[in-house]
Amino acid sequence: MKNLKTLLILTAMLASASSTFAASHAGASMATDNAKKESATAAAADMADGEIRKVDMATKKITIKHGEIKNLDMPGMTMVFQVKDPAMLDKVKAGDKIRFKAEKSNGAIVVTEIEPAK
Ligand SMILES: [Cu+2]
Repeated sequence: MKNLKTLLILTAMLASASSTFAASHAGASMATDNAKKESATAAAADMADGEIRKVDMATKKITIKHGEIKNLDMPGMTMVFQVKDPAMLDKVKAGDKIRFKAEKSNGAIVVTEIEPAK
């Protein structure tokens, strides 16, 4: 039991150490971009994982089952997003696995970038 407790503590320490590293690393690479984004945070560089559930061309909305979105402080869920550019919808279809960026804009959450998951 003592070993298990030690393992848990070590795991927690490693996890916080690596997320600190990720945040500072992202902050460095985003430095030039941040200047022009009003709600910019260091975590904005992070892309979230997702799977397309539905693409609605009529309303220009997309339903994504997504993992954690760190810059929005959002846990994984399935939800509907607006898209920044309707042309993004032409490139995806239900069932696609993607990586994407989402941002808050005028009270709505907008997908600003989508790329196929590798
Ligand atoms: Cu969500």
